[in-house]
Amino acid sequence: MSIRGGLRFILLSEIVFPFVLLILGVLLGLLQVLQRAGIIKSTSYLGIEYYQGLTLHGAINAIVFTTFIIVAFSNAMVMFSLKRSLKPGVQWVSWLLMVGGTLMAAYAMLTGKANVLYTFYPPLIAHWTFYVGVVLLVVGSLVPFFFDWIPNYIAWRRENPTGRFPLPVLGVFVTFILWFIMVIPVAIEILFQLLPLSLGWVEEINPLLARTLFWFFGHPLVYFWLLPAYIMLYSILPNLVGGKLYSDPAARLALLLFLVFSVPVGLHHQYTEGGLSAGWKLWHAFLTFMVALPSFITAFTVAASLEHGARQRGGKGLFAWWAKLPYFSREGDQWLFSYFIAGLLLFLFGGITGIVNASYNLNLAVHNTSWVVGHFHTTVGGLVTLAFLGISLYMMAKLRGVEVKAKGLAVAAPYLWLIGMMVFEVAMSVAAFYGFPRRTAAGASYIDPASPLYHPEWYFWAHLSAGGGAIAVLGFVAYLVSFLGTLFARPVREPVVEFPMAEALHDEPIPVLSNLRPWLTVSILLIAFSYTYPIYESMTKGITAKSPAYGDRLPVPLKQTQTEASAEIPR
Ligand code: HAS
Repeated sequence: MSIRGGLRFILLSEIVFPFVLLILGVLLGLLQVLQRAGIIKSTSYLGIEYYQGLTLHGAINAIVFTTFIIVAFSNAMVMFSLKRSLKPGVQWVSWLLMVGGTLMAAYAMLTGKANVLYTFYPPLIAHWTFYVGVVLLVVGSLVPFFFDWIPNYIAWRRENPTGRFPLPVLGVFVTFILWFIMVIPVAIEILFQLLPLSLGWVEEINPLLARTLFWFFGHPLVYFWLLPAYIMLYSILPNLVGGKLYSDPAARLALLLFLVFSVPVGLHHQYTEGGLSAGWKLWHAFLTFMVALPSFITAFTVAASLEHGARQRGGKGLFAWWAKLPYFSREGDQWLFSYFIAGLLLFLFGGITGIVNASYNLNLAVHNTSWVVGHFHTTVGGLVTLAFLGISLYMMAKLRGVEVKAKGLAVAAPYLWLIGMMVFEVAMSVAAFYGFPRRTAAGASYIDPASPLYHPEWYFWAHLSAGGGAIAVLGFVAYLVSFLGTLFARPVREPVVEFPMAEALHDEPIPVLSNLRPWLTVSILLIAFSYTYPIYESMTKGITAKSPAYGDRLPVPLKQTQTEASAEIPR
């Protein structure tokens, strides 16, 4: 489908704008591993304080980059699948809100007024621009769904009364319905707790309630990131290997199961939290195992699709067909395969470590250790990042009407990322067995042989993780060369919105798998059941029912007390 003018600008800038921020986000990741390993001993480097850098790293990479790419990809995919143009007015509103919100939050983080990490747990408190910025970014990302894609789908349905819900559009709708549901609790947290505290309208808030509301949002958030990658695996990947999607119904079932199970699992981030009863934590643990199910279905469907494709290319035997996959191909669009396969291999580890996290008793051993860091660098930092980098480069080339430049580097990039992140993951996981904590500038203390806090058993693993991080950054540099070459290349074709779509091998229409209503109903009932009592408990039984802000916005008497207390600490 050809695309021109403002719409083309919006789609392109939804890729380029977050990418510019991502460069900073990735460099701050490198700073993190160097500070944690003690290669940089200071907790402040180039004017960036450790927790300021960590906040920027998490917020840019996991919130800003992902949200923009998900909106850009969904815009393009819905437009391409329904063969209907988008509405420029709606897209401009969304773009302005998202870019404006990001700039507001970036101001707060860059000026050191929001060193609250991407989880913004109270009593840490940020400047109000941080919270308002986050809200605008989120609202802006929802605008196209309600005012563009849904109306387009309704119009398409009128013209195609017997047509089946296109699989990628079903995936996009599941993703954004979930997004809408999950932002309600975090919006309540921000608007009724954090923002009033930040503005000084209230003196205290309930931190347990804030954390429960945050994880009500925080876990489904990971599926907001993951589902677009799954849509790519189902609808694009099989085509790249010359095959077909093994089963369309299995893919739909997986997507719809996410709608049911993604949300009511947040307490698995709060197993160690007092004030919430064990029975409800266990209930959320059961549901967490349920939400792993659609990923197991995906593992099977994707592996079967890869096998089907490899056999079309002459692959034989039980395992020998693996050799026929286009790992290093630069032909046509096949370079994109490297991003998906490298991401999938990382996600195998992300999945296994996730299951360990979910297990109530095992979690107690790994919670708040570097294990969790390893887990999310093979999930959101693995499959999700690689799929998003690959599809960004692909869409940018099509939107600019150019060939992807420096394809060799573009293909090398995900494998370097894979090697780097694998080394990082192993190092972080093993270090966790010895209790290596997350979110700590360990290089200035625990990893420093001169420090009384020195932990020799963490030294090697922290350094190995820095090596892994450096290799991953090398992969990012390779990608950067290809990305910039493609961005500034001379156009040779009409700009288009286009994807290499795969057909399905098994494609039996099953009506319930194309109807969102029953799944959404079950989802809402399950959420209501799973969260009513934990929210009630959070409001009534928190160990610390109320907590004042920590940081600039302190009630005056308390600020004095803190200053007096810190003056008494022997130095
Ligand atoms: Fe998680 C913490 C449990 C998935 C992200 N998770 C986090 C945090 C992040 C995160 C960012 O239960 C840290 C939050 C913080 O700051 O505190 N997670 C799970 C479980 C899953 C899971 C059970 N997580 C994800 C995904 C993420 C993500 C996806 C991002 C996108 N996670 C937890 C828990 C915690 C947690 C606890 C709290 C820990 C704590 O104590 O703080 C599951 O959804 C995972 C299911 C996945 C699978 C893998 C399927 C494999 C596939 C690949 C197949 C490969 C093929 C290739 C086909 C079962 C699909 C074959 C190759 C050939 C050559 C043929």
